[in-house]
Order: sequence, then structure tokens, then C-alpha cells
Amino acid sequence: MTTKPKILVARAIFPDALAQLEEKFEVQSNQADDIFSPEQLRKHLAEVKGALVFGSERIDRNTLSDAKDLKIVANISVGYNNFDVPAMTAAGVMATNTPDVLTDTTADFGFALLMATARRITESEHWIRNGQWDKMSIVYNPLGMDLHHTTLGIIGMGRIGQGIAKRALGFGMKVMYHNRKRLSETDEKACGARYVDKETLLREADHVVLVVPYSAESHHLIGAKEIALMKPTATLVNIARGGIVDDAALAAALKAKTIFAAGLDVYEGEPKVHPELLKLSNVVLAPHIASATEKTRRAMVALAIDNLNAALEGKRPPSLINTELWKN
Ligand code: 8YV
Repeated sequence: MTTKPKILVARAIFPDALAQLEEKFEVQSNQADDIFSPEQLRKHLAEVKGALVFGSERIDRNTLSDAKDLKIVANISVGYNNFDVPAMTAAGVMATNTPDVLTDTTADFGFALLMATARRITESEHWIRNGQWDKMSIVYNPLGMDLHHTTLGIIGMGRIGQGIAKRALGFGMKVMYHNRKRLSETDEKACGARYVDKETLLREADHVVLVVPYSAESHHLIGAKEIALMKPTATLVNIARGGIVDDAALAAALKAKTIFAAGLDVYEGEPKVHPELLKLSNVVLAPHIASATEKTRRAMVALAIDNLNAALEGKRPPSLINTELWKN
């Protein structure tokens, strides 16, 4: 009898996906969904050939130090700032992510969060839940900001940013964007977007949406200085990563009302949220759910499993990040 290769599934996944894995592999699973400490993760990785992880698992020199048999770590996430890719490459471990399958779902959510923020939807709901609807002024009850026919500024114009721009066109919005690399003329036309520098975007946009990947360069891309450039009527939405915005500076600006409102799906040090943000009514808070529809989360898990299977069968994983490990 041949023994099944060992793999790790570091957080809870759909039971049917787990059952599918168990047919081929000896699976160490974590359906209890308690986040592993780096030490626990290191011990698990030492015993397996492959691992499925989420953004909550940091893969670096330390967690890889005893992983002698490990061939692949498949992230169930498009962003992979939880990976130290050079350390993985040095250890000969393939790194993969889940691009494309979540683009439209995440762009939908960016727009939903923008609308909830500008139109003060969650804040208004509290009036109803607190039994205070009859105390609300009929004219001055939470007055929001329009989206239609305003200017949207998108920072980070990858697949998701472009998806948001295309949605904005349906609202008659003018779209400007800033990105490390300017899009081709064809792509700019397809999303009706004008390239501007970051300062112009912050000064002129009525609504700013952040969709940049996290890296040392994008850390605190939006801090006190940048927020000060924004209009007092502007909204700021972060669906990118915690750490792109200086959350303390944002909380101070929202408290002083130097911008109108913010919508956040990601936070510095999540799942913790800056305590000052929790006190404010002009911020909509979501618990990192931009890709969270059943269809999309299933597609992300399926793609991560495809990546894992390919690597363990000696084939090139469809979304290999450290391509230098593939020499065939
Ligand atoms: C994930 C995300 O849910 O894909 C990403 O980059 O932020 C989300 O879709 C999250 O990272 C969990 O892995």
C-alpha cells in the first residue's frame, strides 16, 4: 500500500473541499479555525509536503526552518504579503495565490462599501435599531454625499481597480487613477480612466478607493499629509490591505471631520481595529470580507487546491509566484 503524501490545511475550509483532499492526501486540518502561532505553524510545516494557508499565516524563514519536505504553500488569497517570497524561493518552496477568480466580487464590494460610506447606510441603520427613527429630522436626517456624476479616484489600478472603474462609469462618474505603472491606452479607454499623480488625485477626487498591494513602499501610502490634501466632503475607502493607511491618522481626521467619511475592510494589525475608529460614526467597518461570497470563496479554494495538486504531481502550478523555481 502506498502512503498518501501529507499536507496541511491551516484554517477551516468547506467540508466537501476537505473531503476531496482527504481522498488523495493525509491531511492535517484545522477546522476549529484557531489561528496557529508561528511556532505551531513551523511544527506543522516540518511534517508536510504541501500546505493551504490564508492571509493569517506568515510564511517566512522562521516558519520554514524545519520544512525539509515542503514543496508548495498555496495561499487562498490574491494578496500575498503574508509570504516572504525570497525566503520561500531560497527554501525551494513554491508560492501560489488566487488571482482572477475574485476580481469581480471584490470590485462589487469596493463599490458597495463606497456607497454605504457616502450614503451613511450603517450609521442610519443604528437609528432604527435603537428605536429612534421618530427622533430623526425629516430634512437633516443623515445626509450623505452623492456618487453619481462625481469624481472617483482609484489608487492601484490592477484587475480589481479596473473593475471598480468600469462600475463607476455606470454611475456617470469621472474616473482618475494613480498606479505605479500607467495602463495602456486601450485599457485606459476601456475603463474611461485618466492617469494623474497621487497628489492631484487626492486633491480633486470626491471619493478615493485604495486597491494597491501591500509592500514596504506602500506602507502608510495614505497618512496625515495625504489625508490633509483631500476635500472635506471626500470619502476614503480601503479594500487593499491594513498598513496602506495610517489608521491613527485616519481616525484623527475623521474625528476632526477634515474628510467626510471612510469605509474600511482592512486594518493595521487586524483582527484588531484601532480603538479610535470604533468610537466614530463616520466610518463603515467591515471585517475583511471583500471576496466573501460563497461562489468566489469556493473558486479561491478550488484554485489553491489546483495549485497544490499540480506542484505535488510535478507540474507547474497555474498561479505560481516564484516562477524561477520552474525550470522545465
Ligand atoms: C482573502 C484578500 O479573503 O485575496 C485577498 O488578497 O484579501 C481576501 O480575498 C484574505 O486574504 C484571506 O486569505
